[in-house]
Amino acid sequence: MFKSLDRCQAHREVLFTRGLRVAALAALLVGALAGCSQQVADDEEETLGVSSEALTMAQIWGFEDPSGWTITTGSANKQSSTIHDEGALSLQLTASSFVAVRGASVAKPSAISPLLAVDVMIPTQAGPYYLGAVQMTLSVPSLNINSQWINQKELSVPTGVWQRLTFQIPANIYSQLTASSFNDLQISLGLNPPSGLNQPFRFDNLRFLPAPSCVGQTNGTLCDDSVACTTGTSCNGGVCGSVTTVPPGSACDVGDDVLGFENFPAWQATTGSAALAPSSIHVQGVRSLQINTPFFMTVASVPLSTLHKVSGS
Ligand SMILES: [Ca+2]
Repeated sequence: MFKSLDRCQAHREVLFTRGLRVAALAALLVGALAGCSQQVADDEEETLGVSSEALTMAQIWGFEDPSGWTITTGSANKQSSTIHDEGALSLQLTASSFVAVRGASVAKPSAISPLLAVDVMIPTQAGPYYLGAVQMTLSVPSLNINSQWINQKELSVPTGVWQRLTFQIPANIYSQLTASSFNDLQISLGLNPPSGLNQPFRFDNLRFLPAPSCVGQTNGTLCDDSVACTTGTSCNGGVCGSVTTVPPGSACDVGDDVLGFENFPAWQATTGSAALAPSSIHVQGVRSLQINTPFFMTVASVPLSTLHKVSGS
């Protein structure tokens, strides 16, 4: 459930949460909400009459079709924008107060991760102090996960460019998602714009972010270890994909000297993310480990019980 809803908004969300999305109930629903604005009622009637069944996950999470996103709280001018950073279109919401949209149901992708990301563009008219906030909730009704609060991200400069917002799925919810199959995953986004701004915020490219490392990750988690020596994008036994066959002693030789940093795929980012690569600059052996990262991060090696050989000093 989104935070800081007014009474009218909360009433409306409860009704929707209970599944009152059948066209035959539109009159009853609108009647029950007689105190709310006509604009909201119009949005609901439009919503009730729209079927998003035919849209693909790529279209819904890529915001390629505005019918894939339903206004569930508040009111907004909702339309597509050709300003995008994925596919051909983005979703544009113009609102002067809190509004929430819910994406149509999607089936479980072949690989998921505990980190969701969505790109947002803040209107240049926002600011200079409060730029707005974006909230995320997640529902999988078949798993009895309903409007699970994920997080709120306060927006910050720059405006007028695409920014990536990331949302960490709670561990207990992620465990449920990895352990089960489902076809009714729904992501909801709440936009809290500066009061009265009424300028377009744009959203694009909702996706699971690949984990930068598989250390401590559940098997099957989507990953991208930035390691050229491995192929595949899902975790298995703490490794992202599988290591390609390489000549003994090469930079990708999993049997080479881990403690001497000769075997760079044996090291993975565990906190934060980083690009790991072999370097010919060294004081021992023939290689060192090169780490490029903008933030604090840690690396961990593969379990040392798997060491095949250790070189001399
Ligand atoms: Ca798009």
